[in-house]
Amino acid sequence: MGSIAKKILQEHMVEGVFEVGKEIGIKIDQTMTQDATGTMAYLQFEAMKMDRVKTELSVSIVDHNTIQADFKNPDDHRYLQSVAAKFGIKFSRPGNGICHQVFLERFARPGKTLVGSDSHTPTAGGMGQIAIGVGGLDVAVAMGGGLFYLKTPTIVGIKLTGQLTDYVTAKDVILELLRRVNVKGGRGKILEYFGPGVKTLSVPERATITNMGAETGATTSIFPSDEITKSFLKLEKREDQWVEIPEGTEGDYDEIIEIDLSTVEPLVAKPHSPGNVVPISELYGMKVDQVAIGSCTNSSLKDLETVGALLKGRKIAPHTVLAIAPGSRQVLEQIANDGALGHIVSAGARILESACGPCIGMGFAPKTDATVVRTFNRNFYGRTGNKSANAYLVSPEVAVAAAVYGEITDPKKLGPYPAFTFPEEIHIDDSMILEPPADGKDVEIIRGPNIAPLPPFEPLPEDFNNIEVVIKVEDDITTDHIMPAGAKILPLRSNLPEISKYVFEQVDPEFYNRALAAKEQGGGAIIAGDNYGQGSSREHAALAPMYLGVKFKITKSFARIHRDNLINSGIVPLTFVNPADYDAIAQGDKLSIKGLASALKAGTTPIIVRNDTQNKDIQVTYDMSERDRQIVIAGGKLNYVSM
Ligand code: MIC
Ligand code: SF4
Repeated sequence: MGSIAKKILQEHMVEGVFEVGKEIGIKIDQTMTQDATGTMAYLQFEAMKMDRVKTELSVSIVDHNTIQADFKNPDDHRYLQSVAAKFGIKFSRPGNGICHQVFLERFARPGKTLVGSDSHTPTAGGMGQIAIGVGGLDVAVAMGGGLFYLKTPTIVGIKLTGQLTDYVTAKDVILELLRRVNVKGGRGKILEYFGPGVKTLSVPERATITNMGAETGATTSIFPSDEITKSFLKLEKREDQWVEIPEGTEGDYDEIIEIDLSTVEPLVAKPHSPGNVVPISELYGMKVDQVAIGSCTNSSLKDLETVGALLKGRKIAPHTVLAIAPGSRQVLEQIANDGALGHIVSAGARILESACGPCIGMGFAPKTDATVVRTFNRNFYGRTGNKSANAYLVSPEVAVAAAVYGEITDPKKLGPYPAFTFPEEIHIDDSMILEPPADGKDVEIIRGPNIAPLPPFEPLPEDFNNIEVVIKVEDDITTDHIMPAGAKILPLRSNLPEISKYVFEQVDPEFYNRALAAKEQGGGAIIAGDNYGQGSSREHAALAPMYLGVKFKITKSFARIHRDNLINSGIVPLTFVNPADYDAIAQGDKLSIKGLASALKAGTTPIIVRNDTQNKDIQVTYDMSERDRQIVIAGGKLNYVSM
């Protein structure tokens, strides 16, 4: 017995002390990248001059950039495919599915550790593994055999009792948790599920919950590995990879949150935050223009079989459009073979590729002022590809009801709930996952014009002078605000000079020019409120500002992955000693810091930031381990690991 998370972490711990808040270094068994963060991760891995990855398993999956409006996406794909072959990485080809769904089906293993360059990597926690979303550089280091460092998290036991009722789903369970803890409540924590309700949930349902656990800010989420896990692995013809990891008991946790599954009701996250959760009944009658079903949260076989059964013999409302993106080729093939896809097509749904698609603004953008209902995990401002749209996050069942009736309504209107049972057997075909050759020596890396080399990283100077506050923003700024995605910008992920032009574009289109001008004069600083950099793991939200001359950021607090990405990029993450000092700095102010490098080297705090414009001193501090500080002083992790 004991907490599962603690057990797996301790088994993999190579450095540190397992005490909440203290840093530990863990060995990583598996890595995963997707294409939008992967190109940068592999450019960084190349810079580390290794011949081969040192992990048990490394997988590169292409799922974000699949529109191929011009040469950029396919150039990235070619680059990724050649890098995978060279360094011994499996390569899941475009069209094979969304990284987390493919990973869950084909690679996730109970008891293993995984880092992935995507914030929803905890999806694999549904299989009983420690799966953590990180920046690309941390994946590169793990591929090279380096440890992953994190602060020992608090382990929260989420006790599930009872059983879900008809039309209430795993999505509603995680929305219920978000309703209670919101988008900051999980920070510094691992959410570990236990209790009698666990055995009522299949692996894909567990994965829906651990996937969207990322929205609480948690380090990861995890379920035990039991007979249900075994049966899922058996279906995937990987039964030999099953190990039992029994659930913990109440005494094993630092904190307990109880959810009685039988009392959960269908919920919805309203614009523009996954934490803005209310019962769907509050929105009954709200007209819906567009419905999208898919994403790494809700596109499993169970989800799409249910959608197929509910759409059977029905048509979508004339004023509502519906699109469906199956999570993987495996799911698509299965629903094609057993008829569910036919019902979906007959109902009038548009079938999208097995990829992220509309979840990341890659196509299927809604019309002006649209009300959009999605089964996804994020509804941040502008993420649909249309800033005037309002996006609501729901379960597939509620989404089907919205598509059929053209409004948010009680899904029970669709009739008796179609019970889902897994088929005896499914067709397993890994031909879209390319195995690397035994020796990659002769493989040539193919670089199209979209693959720009990494810029130089500069060591931290002792003093900063004449640093202009290039932007001041409020609480809960997401990495989508800092570095937007979507069909126009996402193809530039391999090209820092180009993508940098879009930093903060949706918040302040003048940011780029202002930052460039400040760079000429000494550099820029960013001032922000609480939970700065929540959401996506994209390290471009750190690398692009670095490229634009941003030297430090002062906030009330940072979200974990973004803070790590800043350190890895050589930008100093500072926090106000007195949060009220947020008001003592305005955009355009000039700041200076004396002796910063020495203070960081010695670990002294507070540090004085002089606001030269307002003639005022402000105390700031930092939350960085000794190694973090050394990385920042070196000018980022690449400089640090090559020292
Ligand atoms: C997302 O859901 O925001 C993404 C796109 O998958 C990101 C990664 C990225 O920006 O490439 C994430 O969740 O980390
Ligand atoms: Fe892809 Fe959306 Fe999942 Fe991110 S959240 S990995 S964009 S499906």
